[in-house]
Amino acid sequence: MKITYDENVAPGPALAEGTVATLEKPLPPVEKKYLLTAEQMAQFVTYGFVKVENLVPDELNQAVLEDERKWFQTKFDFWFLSENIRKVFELPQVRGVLQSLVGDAPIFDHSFIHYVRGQNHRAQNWHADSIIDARNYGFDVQAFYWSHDAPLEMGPTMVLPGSHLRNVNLDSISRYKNFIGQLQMPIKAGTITFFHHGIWHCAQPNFTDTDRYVFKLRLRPNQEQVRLFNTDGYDSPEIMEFLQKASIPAFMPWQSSEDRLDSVQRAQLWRYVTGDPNIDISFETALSRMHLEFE
Ligand SMILES: O=C(O)CCC(=O)C(=O)O
Ligand SMILES: [Fe+2]
Repeated sequence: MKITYDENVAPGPALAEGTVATLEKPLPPVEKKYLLTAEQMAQFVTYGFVKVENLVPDELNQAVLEDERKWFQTKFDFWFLSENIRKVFELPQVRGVLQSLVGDAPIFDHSFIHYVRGQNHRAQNWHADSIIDARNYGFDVQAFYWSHDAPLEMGPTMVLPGSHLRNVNLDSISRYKNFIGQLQMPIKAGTITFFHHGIWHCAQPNFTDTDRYVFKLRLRPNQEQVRLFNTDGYDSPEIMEFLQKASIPAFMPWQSSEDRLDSVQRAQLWRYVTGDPNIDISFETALSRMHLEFE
């Protein structure tokens, strides 16, 4: 994998002020065992994220946490300053997930340390990170890496599962307070949650005395995102059953009358990532009935 830098979007390591980064070394594609399984990819397509625990060893978590405490105010520059954070994303098990989602030549979009001070009782507004996007099915991935445990009282990120294909931009949903079906996941150190860029989310209050950090890296694919994961069994009865159940109206309680449209969109995304133009997981096989061409 080699992350490239588009100077029009974000400065490369050589231009970042005070940088100690050496990010130019390409790493070989990972072995198949590190790729997302078809089941994990089905979860990503359905919910808009996949949470992978135990990706990063304790020693490295600890080293990153120390850097985060020291450098949290560097925000966009942390990636360039902390060698330890880059080591996290060089681990084969981490590259494997990224490669499954965006391929092995992604483009850096941005990164940031998100910080919630101990006893900060304010939640962030609901939002989706910037979606300036004319792609039909392509998506960026946002990796949220946790160097420390974050139990619910510490304010790990809240998400709305399944919202990733309802395109909203930035704060256009900030007037909402709560959604039926919103999900806040307790986090163990060494976990990365990989988000589809469209997912609705917000940081939560921290009721502990300990500051909370999460590091986010956003990558854009540099290729079609077709059959990048371990596709073994992608059309097996078990996976089809999981995907089809998720397409039954009101599967996600916040969806309302658009649930059928969501199911068609997810079905299109499943066709895209599997590269199978005929597979149909939409409600009542709407895609096939409409003879929709897959482009
Ligand atoms: O800190 C978090 O949990 C999420 C922060 C976030 O999504 C943002 O500021 O864009
Ligand atoms: Fe965000």
